[in-house]
Amino acid sequence: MNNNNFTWGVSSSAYQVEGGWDADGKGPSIWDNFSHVPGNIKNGDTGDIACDSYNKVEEDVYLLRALGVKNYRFSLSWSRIFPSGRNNSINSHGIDYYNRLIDGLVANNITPIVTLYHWDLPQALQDIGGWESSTLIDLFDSFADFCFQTFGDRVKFWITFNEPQVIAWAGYGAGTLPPNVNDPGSAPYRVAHILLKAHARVYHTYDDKYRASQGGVIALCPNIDWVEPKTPSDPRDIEAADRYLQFLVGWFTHPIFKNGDYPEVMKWKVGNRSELQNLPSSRLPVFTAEERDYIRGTADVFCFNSYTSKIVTHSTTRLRPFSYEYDQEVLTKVDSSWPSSAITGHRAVAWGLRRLLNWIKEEYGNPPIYIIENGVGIKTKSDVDDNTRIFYYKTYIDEALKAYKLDGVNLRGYNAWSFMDSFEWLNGYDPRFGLHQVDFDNPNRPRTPKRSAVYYAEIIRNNGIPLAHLCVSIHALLRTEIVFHRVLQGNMVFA
Ligand code: GBH
Repeated sequence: MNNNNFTWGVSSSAYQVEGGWDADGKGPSIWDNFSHVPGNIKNGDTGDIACDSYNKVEEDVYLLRALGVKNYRFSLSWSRIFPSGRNNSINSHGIDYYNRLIDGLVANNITPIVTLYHWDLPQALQDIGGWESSTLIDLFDSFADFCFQTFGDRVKFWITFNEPQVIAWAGYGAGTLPPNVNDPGSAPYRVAHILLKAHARVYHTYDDKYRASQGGVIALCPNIDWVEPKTPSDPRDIEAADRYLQFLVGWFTHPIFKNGDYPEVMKWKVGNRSELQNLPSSRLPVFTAEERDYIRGTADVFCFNSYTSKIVTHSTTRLRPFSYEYDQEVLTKVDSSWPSSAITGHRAVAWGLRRLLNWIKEEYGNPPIYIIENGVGIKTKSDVDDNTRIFYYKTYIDEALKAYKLDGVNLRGYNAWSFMDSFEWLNGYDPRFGLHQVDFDNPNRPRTPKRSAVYYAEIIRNNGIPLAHLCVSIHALLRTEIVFHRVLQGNMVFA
């Protein structure tokens, strides 16, 4: 096995770290406007300044170099590049910022992994309907085209959408995240339909115009929770667990990695329930044969984010109100013995990651896989001495490596979320995910490496869990786990 290809990195996103929300001609995004309305974000926090990464390219690159990461995954703020969302307004200062960042990374041998869309839609494009409007397909394509042309000489790894299911469901179904459309029965399906077409369009643009000269890869990045059937001997629970995964991730990856079309179980459930709801047609839109051909095969690698696991059971759900949630006919729970974190519903269940990786391998024919986000939020002002986070990373990475070494999963990389404490969306700056602590009370936003940063740097240096250093580098609390780890793993480490 060639381990030199394995890439270790850290991740962030534009709105969560950049700040400079209106600097140098940047246009407003839906997150700027949303966070400016009092009451929307915990403690009245906003991303106006965030970690001030817009003004800290050198500091950030220096910290990445100190960590020893092989890649840095960040996102581009669309409205920093095109203030109005369209290519008739180009903000050269925004382009300069990303050029400086990308050049700094490349100069230090750090591969940029660039997300084109991590939720911060230009407000100007929300004003014409956001992702409910199919004109966004063209507009996103034109933004992506510009980015390939401008940065693609140095950027060889592109992600179109971060967590398309969150965009569709939280943004347009539950309405908890901007643009806060509350239409649970139908908008998520219509939005996902458009996101898939936009993704495929951008993939083809890369293929047609840039791949030959630039030679990069392109993917999208769903969020996946592993789910375990409540009663493994009950076929209905096993089916429910599969159904959960198909609605959560297969919604996007079945069309892209399989046959250009939605999972059978989604077509069946949404279609059947729409009929029972006396609707003239299914709330799940239908692709034409031509569209299926166009969408199938539009990812070079399989990227995903994962934070937790859940338990799933079959459930008979109500027919009204119409809802993507009810359509799944499942009920999720958690095990109260699983350690909780600052994010509701995010419990540390490391073994779920190994099962999830195996599920992806079986379901999609062992594609090259990249874990793009994985990490834990802790609610505390200062957590430089973050043994809980070390424990989370150690156990999760351990399970990822078992999938890689023992199960033959084609895992190519692991990225920690996140590079530094940052704006945690609705939760503001309360939950801290960073390997670096950021002092948000200090206008200079100083960064301090946490103990977990030192530990992660050691993992990277060793290209795996540093067995020899375990006892000295981790809190005594972890020692029983260490013994367990050694017995279990023997030669797991591929240093
Ligand atoms: C990731 O999403 C994000 O990609 C990242 O930006 C973020 O910092 C990280 O999580 C940590 O929170 O109940 O409607 O409000 C992980 C998936 C998406 C799960 C949002 C919780 C809440 C949607 N999360 N979801 S809602």
